[in-house]
Amino acid sequence: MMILSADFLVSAPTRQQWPHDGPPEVAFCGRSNVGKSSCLNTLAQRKALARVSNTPGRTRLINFFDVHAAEKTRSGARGKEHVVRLVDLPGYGHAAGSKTERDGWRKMIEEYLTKRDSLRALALLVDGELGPQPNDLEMLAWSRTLPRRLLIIATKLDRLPKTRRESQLQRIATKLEIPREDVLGFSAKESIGEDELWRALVRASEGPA
Ligand SMILES: Nc1nc2c(ncn2[C@@H]2O[C@H](COP(=O)(O)OP(=O)(O)O)[C@@H](O)[C@H]2O)c(=O)[nH]1
Ligand SMILES: [Mg+2]
Repeated sequence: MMILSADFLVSAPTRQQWPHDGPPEVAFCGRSNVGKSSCLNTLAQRKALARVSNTPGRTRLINFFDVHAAEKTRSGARGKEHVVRLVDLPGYGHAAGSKTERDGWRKMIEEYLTKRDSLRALALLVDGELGPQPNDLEMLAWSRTLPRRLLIIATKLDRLPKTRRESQLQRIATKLEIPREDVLGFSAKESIGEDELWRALVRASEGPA
């Protein structure tokens, strides 16, 4: 993809601050530190559009970004254009959070995932090295009840030796009870899976519901 523009819109604590419905949205969710912000930055080809943090759980708001991209034709020229709104959701599972905080998180996410008209797809990120954790399985089970498309991304694949990546993606698929081809292997550090993820995003955001 050729990125024509990538713009941060707003950090929204409540529904009143959500931007008006616009381009089709894909929301990124997963455990704190799984690599959501890094994944967004890779897709937008920007270093720090979404903040990347070493401290888990710092992004507690819903962040919206508009990305305008163009496919590259075989000759490298600018092809078909796409506009998608990428949404960085606060992560779950950081140990430091109190019950009040967790309840606040749940309410904010639930409202967004169930009520947002423009939301087409949910991208669930799982740590590719660690594999799915109990809270990921819980999130997946709940996500399946929503009328949204679902993308599964296994992050930080660079941390595994090349020879172990395929078997690990297979293991993750088995654990999530989904076909292997539904797990997208990804690394922000080594740009693994970037094109494939963009294709999946375009299909999910523009395809029939
Ligand atoms: N090795 C490796 N580290 C990554 C990758 N993506 C993110 N990280 C690191 O994981 C930490 C959390 O990343 P971040 O994108 O902030 O995760 P978020 O909390 O889910 O938004 C940071 O220290 C990143 O540098 C990746 O693809 N490979
Ligand atoms: Mg983040």
